[in-house]
Amino acid sequence: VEAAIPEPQRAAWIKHTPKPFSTPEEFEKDAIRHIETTLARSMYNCDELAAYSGTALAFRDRLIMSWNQTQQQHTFADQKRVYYLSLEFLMGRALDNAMLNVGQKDVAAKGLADLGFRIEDIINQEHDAALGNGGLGRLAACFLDSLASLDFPAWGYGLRYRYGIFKQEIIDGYQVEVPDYWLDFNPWEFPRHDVAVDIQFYGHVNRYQNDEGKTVSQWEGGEIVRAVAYDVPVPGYGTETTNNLRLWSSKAASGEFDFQKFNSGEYESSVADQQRAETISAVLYPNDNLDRGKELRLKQQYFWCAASLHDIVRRFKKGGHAWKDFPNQVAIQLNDTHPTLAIPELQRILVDVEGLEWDEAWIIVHKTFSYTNHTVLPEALEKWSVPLMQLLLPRHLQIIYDINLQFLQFVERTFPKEREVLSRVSIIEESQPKMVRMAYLAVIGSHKVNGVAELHSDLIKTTIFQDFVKIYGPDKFTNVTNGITPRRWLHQANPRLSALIASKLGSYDFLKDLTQLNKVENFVQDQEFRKEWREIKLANKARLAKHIKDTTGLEVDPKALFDIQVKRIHEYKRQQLNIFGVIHRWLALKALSPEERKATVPRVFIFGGKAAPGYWMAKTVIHLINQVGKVINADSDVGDLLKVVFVEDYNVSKAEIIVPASDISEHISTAGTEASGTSNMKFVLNGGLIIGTCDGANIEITREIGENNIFLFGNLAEDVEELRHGHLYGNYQLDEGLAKVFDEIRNGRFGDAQAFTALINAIVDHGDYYLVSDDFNSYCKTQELIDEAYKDQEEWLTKSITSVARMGFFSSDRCIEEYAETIWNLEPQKPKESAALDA
Ligand code: GPQ
Repeated sequence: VEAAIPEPQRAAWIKHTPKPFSTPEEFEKDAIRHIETTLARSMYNCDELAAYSGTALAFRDRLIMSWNQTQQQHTFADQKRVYYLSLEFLMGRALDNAMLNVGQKDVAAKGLADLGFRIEDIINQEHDAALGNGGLGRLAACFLDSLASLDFPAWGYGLRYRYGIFKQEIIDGYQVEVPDYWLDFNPWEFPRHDVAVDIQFYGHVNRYQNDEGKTVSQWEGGEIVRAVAYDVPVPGYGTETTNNLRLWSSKAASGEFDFQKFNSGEYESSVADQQRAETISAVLYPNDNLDRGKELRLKQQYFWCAASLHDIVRRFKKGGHAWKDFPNQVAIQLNDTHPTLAIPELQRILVDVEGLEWDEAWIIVHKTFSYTNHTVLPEALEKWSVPLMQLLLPRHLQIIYDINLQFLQFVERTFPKEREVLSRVSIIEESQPKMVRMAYLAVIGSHKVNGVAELHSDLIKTTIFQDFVKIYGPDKFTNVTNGITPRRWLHQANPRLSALIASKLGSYDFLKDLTQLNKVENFVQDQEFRKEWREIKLANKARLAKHIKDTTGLEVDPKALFDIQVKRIHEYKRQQLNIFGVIHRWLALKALSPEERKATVPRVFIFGGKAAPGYWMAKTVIHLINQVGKVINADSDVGDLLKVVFVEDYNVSKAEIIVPASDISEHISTAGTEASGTSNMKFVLNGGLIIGTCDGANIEITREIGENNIFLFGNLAEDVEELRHGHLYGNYQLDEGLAKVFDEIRNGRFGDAQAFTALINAIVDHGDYYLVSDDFNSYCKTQELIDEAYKDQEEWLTKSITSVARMGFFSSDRCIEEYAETIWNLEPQKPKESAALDA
């Protein structure tokens, strides 16, 4: 405030403040200025990358204006903010989104054309920001879009990885990982060298008596690493609000390397110190739904939690409120258990640094935090070894023990007769070595815990958190079904469909209130509308066919039924079921006479997704898909009736091409394993139908769009446990159709059979944990129903339109409003004109 410009000089300031581009010329002027000055290029050496850079910088200038305005207004308003802590933000590209959200894509398209470029080519120059693995990271990105679009005062906090998720190459049918260095030129981040926090690791705890005779604990010694903030503006759609995503980067606390060491000749060790510090934010762990308990990962988690909390506490203190007001000013959402250390860290700050009593601090902590669970898979539940935590975070371990002691005493008082419950709910697992159960700590330290779809939220209450429901009562546990942003996943990915809907509904308002899509149903019999709908789907399929041709050389017919499964490769997601089904279909086709074959519906199976580098079974599945593709695509018996494609390096920008191009997409996890799924929502919103199990959000999608518009199959979640038990103790009967498929693989039909033994044995010898055989017949039968249904193109089209019309519920706007109301108690802050702000 001391640096405010005095009143008389403000007129000049206001006059020259950059405004939105009102004409293509204004955009051109800024873009050219950036190309010629910021980038030092000219019209004689401006390639598409330079044109992209100039365009991005021109838009960045505009975003930063509204960003400043938003931050200023939020500071003045001094109301509650939400902080979304996530180790992953899978943002994808920013330029297209920025242009659409500020409503200036047309201006830019015209301006770029004037300068000699096509806007699509320019958009394609951008490198994806791929700081995430899959659904969990992409959900965080959709949430940021909704928070800004709904004018909520919200910040994201994450890590600025130098390397995001690896780039996938397919070489000889195998996945090869290539590092994703994405920071060469990133116009969307602002380094804040003035926002730096020193983070402590290792050391010891000192207990002593302070002046008032109170025993206090102090964490001392160890080493320091510096966290530097990088800010990424997050523009809302159709609003001036631009929120902030703050990503922390690690560097040596001395800034450069240690000069004293350097000068005394210890060059190597001084450089090593620096590199060790920078390693913390160097790379995203590429595991999805899997916890591997690596020390560096724990360092990342604490580094990011401590830097973020320091920042949040600093901002709170500037407001001058009493500590008991902290939960009225701050809500912190934990995206899975990765940020759970923020709980003991806030307790440490309040007790050790700010001198609050333990109990009053704990009330604040518990009211501040809430936790979202994203999985019930046991291998994904985070546990940290006590010795490791003792070494790295000795004070936090003490605090965790104290939290646990208080909690267990409370449980003992409440259930005096049930002593065995104590070891079950203890934060500390009495194993060798002892482990800290992060999900339990997150539950105990939060006022609300939510699952991400109805079935999942029910399941966590009856499985992993069953005891906690008894202890706290059911109200602590709630459901917020996931959603997706219709801006990126309809308007940006499928502009023609968005425009068609807008033409019928009279405006693009549905992009901010997706329930308005229900009015689309009024046009389901409108012949002109139907014709355009069909044409758009075909054009989207042709666009994907072109991508496939360009990247793999394979030609696929856009008129064939496109059947797509794109997501991380995981046994629970069952890509193996899909590819076994493909083999089954191929065998059936080959058994038909040429006449009979003519009557069948041509299909293109499209796969995409990354396997974690250490997940051998998932890599085997990728290999099998590619081997099957090689054989089938070359088989003249089936020709165009069956094609199999693996799209390399599936990521957000490829999803924007793939999602609008499906006739059918597959969401076929073993019932009870997929917490929600979000691509299921994206595909249906773009007029594709789905084949799926009764799992995750598939169930709610069915409820909304109607059973007639979805192809469900397979066993139900409630029967899974008994089936698994039967596999192990009954006599296991392999499905007959699947047995034939395995025979083909074993006969070497798809190359070296040995390569696939483990995959087959998991089913025939090791209990078929994911119920591939149990669901195989039902899956194949349902695929046959799809073939039949596709023959009636009119009816198919009706299903497509009706489904889209009924998808309003799945907007991430609805989802964020539920969080704001039931968990955060958060109000929006509508942007004011800058003049009003001045007053
Ligand atoms: N999810 Cl635990 C991930 O993408 N990664 C993870 O490590 C965990 C969960 C997903 C989950 O598998 C999907 O079902 C959800 O739709 C998604 O999180 C968002 O909630």
